[in-house]
Amino acid sequence: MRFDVISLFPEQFRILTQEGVVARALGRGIATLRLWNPRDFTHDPHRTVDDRPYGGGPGMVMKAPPLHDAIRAARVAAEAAGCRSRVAYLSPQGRPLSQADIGRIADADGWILLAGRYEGVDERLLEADVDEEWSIGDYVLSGGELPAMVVMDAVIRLLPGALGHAGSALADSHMDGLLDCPHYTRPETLDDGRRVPGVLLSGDHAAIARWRKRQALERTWQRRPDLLAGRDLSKDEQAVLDALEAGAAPRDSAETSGATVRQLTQPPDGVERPESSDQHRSQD
Ligand code: 4HQ
Repeated sequence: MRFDVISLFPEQFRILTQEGVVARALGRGIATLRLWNPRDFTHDPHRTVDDRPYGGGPGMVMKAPPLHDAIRAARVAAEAAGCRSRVAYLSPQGRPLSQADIGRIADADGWILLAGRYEGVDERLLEADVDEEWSIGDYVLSGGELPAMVVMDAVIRLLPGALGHAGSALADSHMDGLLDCPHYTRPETLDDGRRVPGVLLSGDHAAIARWRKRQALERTWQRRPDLLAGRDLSKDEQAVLDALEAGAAPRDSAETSGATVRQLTQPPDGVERPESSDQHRSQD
């Protein structure tokens, strides 16, 4: 997987290259990262990359020509390396990314990521050169660099060989559309007396798998009921949810005692998280 990133602050991406899963994947060539500074594609003495917005108002807007030339240079370099990259812009106006989207992004052979600053980018550049517009969440950051790094981290850890333990990406929260189950490690009893759920010490792998699945379902129902709304439920899953809706105590509550922090009988009011609408720039 190849990433070409267009950014006025390329030094910020050093953090990705220094330590951790992503740094190791880059070091081993599982993914490559090349940075392109739009300032290097200006032609005036001041190397101007921004200008005042037409129509007035506060802040500055990134000029189209340096971005267009930077994207073209990135595309040429990617193609020379046999990579037909698509172009994505990070912004709060974009499609909110889910783990399913990250999986689709990881299937491409390359992406050119445009990390904007100021109030954003001249809209005509987005129309002409950008294939997809992505948001990492409904809040406003001071630049697209962190969102680009967020996406790269989420994608690169999925690439074959990036994680030490091959199963861990599959076992992740959200990989099957549910929140993760709780995790525990030694010691078996903390100083405050909190114990590890007994089933996890039983050695009964089938029972452990059932408990984890049930915990994942229950936590999703409690915390993110919106994730269950659009989901095809198996018979077993539906039975667990029916019991929760009926206010039943978890069948294995004894196994959970000592570890359970909260036992809601009603899911909290779910935040509406609509699927992407036509307003989000996306081809697929
Ligand atoms: N920004 N998800 C404004 C974001 C953002 C987000 C990036 C700030 C683009 C111009 N990007 N710049 N949220 O807040 O992706």
